[in-house]
Amino acid sequence: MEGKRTIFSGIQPSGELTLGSYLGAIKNWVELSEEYNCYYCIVDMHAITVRQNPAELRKRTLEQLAQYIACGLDPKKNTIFIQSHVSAHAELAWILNCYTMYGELSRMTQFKDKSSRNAENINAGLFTYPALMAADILLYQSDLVPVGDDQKQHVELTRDIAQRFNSVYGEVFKMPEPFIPKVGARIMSLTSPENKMSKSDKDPGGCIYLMQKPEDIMRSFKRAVTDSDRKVKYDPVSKPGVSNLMTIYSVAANKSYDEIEAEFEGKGYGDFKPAVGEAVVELLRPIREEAERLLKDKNYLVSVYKEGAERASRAATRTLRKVCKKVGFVDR
Ligand code: ATP
Ligand code: LTN
Repeated sequence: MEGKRTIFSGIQPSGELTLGSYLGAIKNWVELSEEYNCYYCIVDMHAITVRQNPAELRKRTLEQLAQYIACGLDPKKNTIFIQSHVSAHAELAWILNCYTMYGELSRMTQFKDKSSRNAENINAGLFTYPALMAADILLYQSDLVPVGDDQKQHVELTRDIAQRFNSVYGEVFKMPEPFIPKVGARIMSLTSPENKMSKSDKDPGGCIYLMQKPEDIMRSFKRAVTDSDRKVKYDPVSKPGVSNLMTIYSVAANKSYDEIEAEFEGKGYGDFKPAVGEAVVELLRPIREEAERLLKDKNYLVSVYKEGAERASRAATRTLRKVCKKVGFVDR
């Protein structure tokens, strides 16, 4: 670990992981995991900003852990843990809440979006969500935060909070940078390509899930919304559906947009859509099979998250102690 730069990232266990979470975030986590000292978290405390069924939340948290490992994250080399197991996250979040402005939080796109979709439950946690996310990142003195495009604004706010704190107390926090993939930073819904593919989407046809069966994946791709001109061409403004499928195919089959346009020259969507589906089936097959295998070994999963929480706690406590001292709390 010595000398390596640090990564932190997390995903909420608020639904089944989607192809969007994989291409926007987890794929990069795996690619960066050899080079960096990595903390990959299941952010269950963030998930309860929207009402969750307790039994389902518990089940999904373990499933998500199995899926992280199945995607290629080795728990021996990466610290994989559950956010609520490391109490320093809640403690630093409270302190950072006092260094985060009402105006800043009101400008967050995710807050505006989620509060309009959950009008009956606009709770304080949903509003101050970014202060908890800043705590996640800053506790580990992270250099890099690999996320999809939608989280860029939160990482920028994290930097502003860190800057504000450091300007009062000296260099306490390292400045983190977002790391956003060039292709796949924003995968769109297959049924409404103007919206982001999202695990809490009510329309399951728009989403591809990591654990989905091949025949269901194929069905969703065959039904994906395209347009009426039958040409496989990358143009996100006038052809959002086709361009989204090209992005997915490009990452799943490792081909450039030019190569894809040439491959389907003179052919229609009837050839193109199943080809994308097949590439995704093959991409996800080993992940699903490995996750299913791991889920049968509950003792192993428990040992992974316990060891992860211990390692994470040691690193997080170092930063938290420093912060407590700086703000004037009496030593314990
Ligand atoms: P929710 O619907 O509960 O808000 P979500 O599906 O939007 O969840 P998150 O848990 O918010 O997913 O995101 C997990 C990670 O995956 C984040 O880094 C996020 O930026 C990335 N991500 C999520 N959806 C997509 C997408 N459609 N395209 C690219 N990246 C995505
Ligand atoms: N807000 C993120 C999840 C998240 C996260 C983090 C991502 C919580 N804490 C720290 C990166 C780093 C989301 O909604 N996807």
